[in-house]
Amino acid sequence: MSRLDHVETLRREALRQIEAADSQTLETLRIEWLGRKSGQVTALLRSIPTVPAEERGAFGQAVNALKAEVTARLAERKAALAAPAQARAAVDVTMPGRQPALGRLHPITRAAREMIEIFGRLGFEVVEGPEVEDEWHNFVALNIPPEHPARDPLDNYYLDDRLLLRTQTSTVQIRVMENRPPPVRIIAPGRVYRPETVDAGHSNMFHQLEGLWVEQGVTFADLKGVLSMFARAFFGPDVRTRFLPSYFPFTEPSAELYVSCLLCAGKGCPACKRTGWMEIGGCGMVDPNVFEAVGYDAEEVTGFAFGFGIERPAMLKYGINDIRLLFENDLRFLRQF
Ligand code: 2NL
Repeated sequence: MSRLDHVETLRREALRQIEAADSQTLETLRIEWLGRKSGQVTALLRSIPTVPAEERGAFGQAVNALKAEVTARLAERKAALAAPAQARAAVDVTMPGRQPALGRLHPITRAAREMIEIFGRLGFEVVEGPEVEDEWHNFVALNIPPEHPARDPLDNYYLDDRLLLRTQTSTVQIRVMENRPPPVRIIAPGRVYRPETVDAGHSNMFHQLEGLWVEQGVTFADLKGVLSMFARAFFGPDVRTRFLPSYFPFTEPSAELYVSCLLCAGKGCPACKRTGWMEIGGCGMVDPNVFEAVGYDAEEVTGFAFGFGIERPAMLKYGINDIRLLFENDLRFLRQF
């Protein structure tokens, strides 16, 4: 072992012993290492003149540094042992507890969870998927042809020539059908994006809940039953529903779902434009082209699908008159729910 290695070995041993020492053994340690007669560091210091000239400089420096370090550590340890033990923090069990700040759910979350719960009772399973989508899942598989206005670059948030932010959560239902055989009974709640001029009634980011039931023998009567039941469960037992013919590329036949106006109970008011009815979503029987796109046999199964926004029903239910309030995260607003 070189002389310097030897110094290092002794150094480690000295520091280890000092750290482990209590107030009784500390003085013994001081004598053992720094004692004038037989201290180990003292012995090293005395040996410096006997070291060959070419090693003496480095050796001398190492030994003097060792003496300084051991002296300092002994003093530190002595001070640490002398400090009074920290008074144990006493717990006063008679003090009142700290009041935790209770959070609450965002009205969109509340509305979405309530919808999910209602469809859960009807046997629908919640599915989720990516918000960044390709044209296949957002358009092609949904029977929306290339020249359809819904694909206009100005009406979509394209990220590049292949990817865009999804404009509806049908994308998730397409993904489910691609990955498992029928039957499926699912709902897809989530965020969707469309370039819209933002005002009290419109946001370029909003939430949707789509649903899909595919199985042998599913009919339009099942669609009407499920959606009517949902409307009464969500808006109240007295709400009436009506289905008006409509058109979507992905369903045939298609319909728009109306509920009797929640503000005037159907009498006619500004909110329902004096019609007594409010449109809350679209629906229809899944187009055979959609089944073909996902590899389902349209001769074997039928299905219905529907989609509605979450914001508008939530606003009607909780009496919110401006959609922007839902996304500004002003606590003075959010604390009211
Ligand atoms: C609306 C209408 C709708 C669907 C969404 C759908 C999904 C699949 C297949 C067929 Cl995977 N259809 N979804 C059907 C009818 C209407 O939404 O007004 N959305 C805002």
